[in-house]
Amino acid sequence: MGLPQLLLFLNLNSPLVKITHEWTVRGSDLRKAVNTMEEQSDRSSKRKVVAVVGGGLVGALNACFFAKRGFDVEVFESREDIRQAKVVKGRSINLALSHRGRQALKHVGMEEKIVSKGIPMHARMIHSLSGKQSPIPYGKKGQFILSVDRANLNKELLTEAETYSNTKLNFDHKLQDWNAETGLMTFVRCDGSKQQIEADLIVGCDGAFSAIRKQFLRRSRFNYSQTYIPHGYMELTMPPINGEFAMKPNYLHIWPRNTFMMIALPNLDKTFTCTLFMPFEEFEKITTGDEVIEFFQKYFPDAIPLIGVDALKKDYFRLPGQAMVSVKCSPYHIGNKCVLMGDAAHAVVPFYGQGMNAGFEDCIVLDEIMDKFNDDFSAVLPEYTRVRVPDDHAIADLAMYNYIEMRAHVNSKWFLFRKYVDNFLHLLMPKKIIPLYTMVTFTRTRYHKAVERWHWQDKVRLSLYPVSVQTFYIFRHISHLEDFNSVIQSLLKSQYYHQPA
Ligand code: FAD
Ligand code: EGU
Repeated sequence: MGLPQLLLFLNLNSPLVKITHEWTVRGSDLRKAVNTMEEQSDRSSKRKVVAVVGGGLVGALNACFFAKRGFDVEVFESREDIRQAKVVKGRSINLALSHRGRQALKHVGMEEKIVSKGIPMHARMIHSLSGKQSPIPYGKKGQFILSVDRANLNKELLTEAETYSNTKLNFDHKLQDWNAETGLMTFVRCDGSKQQIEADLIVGCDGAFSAIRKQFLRRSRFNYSQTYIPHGYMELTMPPINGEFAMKPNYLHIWPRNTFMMIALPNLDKTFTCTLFMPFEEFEKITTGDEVIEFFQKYFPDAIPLIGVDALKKDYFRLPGQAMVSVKCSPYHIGNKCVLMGDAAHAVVPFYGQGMNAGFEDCIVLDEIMDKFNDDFSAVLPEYTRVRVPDDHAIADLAMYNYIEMRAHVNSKWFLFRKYVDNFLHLLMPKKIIPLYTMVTFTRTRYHKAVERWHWQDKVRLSLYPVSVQTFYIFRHISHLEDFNSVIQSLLKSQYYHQPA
């Protein structure tokens, strides 16, 4: 009879435990025997306890990574178990999953499961003010991103973490405070009770407003910056029409209108989640249902019948505009005790679709360093900070840069034009010039290397300046630019997209 079975018997807590048909033993005697065995095995191979604070996307995935390495993992999540909850509160309904995120899921054997419930988006669909839709492929055939449901992804990751016998999920555990000297954490529960818990390693995956990070802020030589952008976002649902998607499903729909922007990602239930981005003061200017319609009439007229006048009037006032924050900090660790990952370390604005992807990639990077340094936290954590900070800062900067650029002068024509120039140069020099979004979205090129390369490519572009300027003026003086684009596009398609891999 193995140890687990013995323990099972003892859990029955009966004074007499029947073990076999031949003999019976008093429970207390048995318990003593088992305790000694446990103590011995404890001493010889005491498993290290890793506390993952935050059971969101990055925390739940990270729990799988640590469990796979054989640590005893305890996840502490402030909310109730979302798998039991009726309504899941939280940010954005769906997310764009790309290569970096998929690679991380693959490491824990979850890629297929998630991808099968995602909706491929092979191209963006640019909506002009006149209602014309123009697709721009993300890349070659087979290069696509996926629209995934946040709540479902989180649930699947929690369920996966739970399949490891060395993992325990603790819901309704909100980290209140922790001590950076002793590593002692204090949790509060809904009923007001408090618990103090110790762990060998604390992994802060508690999001953009991280409670773990508060102790970092009190320390010397910790760098920190946070920036709220002037824009807020609001999610609106576009229902199916006659049981079918209201727009083409396999696209990321974009309505670029400089200061105002809307994007829409498809869901499995044939709805689209539209995300409207605009300055807070503009959100506040709109106070009545009629004003909402008036606003949409001016900037997104084609979306009105698709969302529906009545739904739009109601949906808009359901929640106020939500804030977006960018957070950068360093270092990511304290000694051999604690490390920040995901949004807790680097909240980025959503204008590259990389927040979750970067957080998932964090998990791979830490895992690789754990391999290299044999799980020795005192060597792993400084190395993780050294390697990861430049990349996370690079994606935070890129996302902010794209926000500023789009806000300043990206209307539908400009968006189409820029993407065509990028793709065209790539077509001319496929090895030399790779669009930035391609490196970011479809490769695991380190973010800071992608930025370096982008600056370098700019110089190459500059050497082609006469050509670019000519092209630009030709484009500018064609009044029906989008028709011209479709010509270029079929050219690109025939030469590039069917080119052998
Ligand atoms: P969170 O998802 O915030 O999880 C943190 C968890 O910690 C939560 O479960 C929370 O309840 C828990 N917690 C918080 N405080 C405590 C505490 N004190 N004690 C215990 N638990 C605690 N990323 C993409 O890759 N692609 C996209 O398309 C994309 N779109 C986005 C669109 C919008 C509008 C926004 C706002 C973000 C978008 N992102 C996208 C970014 C993405 O949402 C985040 O990067 C991602 O959710 C980060 O995961 P996380 O686990 O680090 O943090
Ligand atoms: C914003 C909110 C198009 C989901 C950046 C592209 C985003 C997403 C783009 C949100 C844009 C912007 C890229 C992807 C993606 C584009 C990208 C933005 C998903 C440069 C749920 N962005 N997003 N860039 O290229 O690389 O299509 O909320 F409008 S996916 Cl802002 Cl690839």
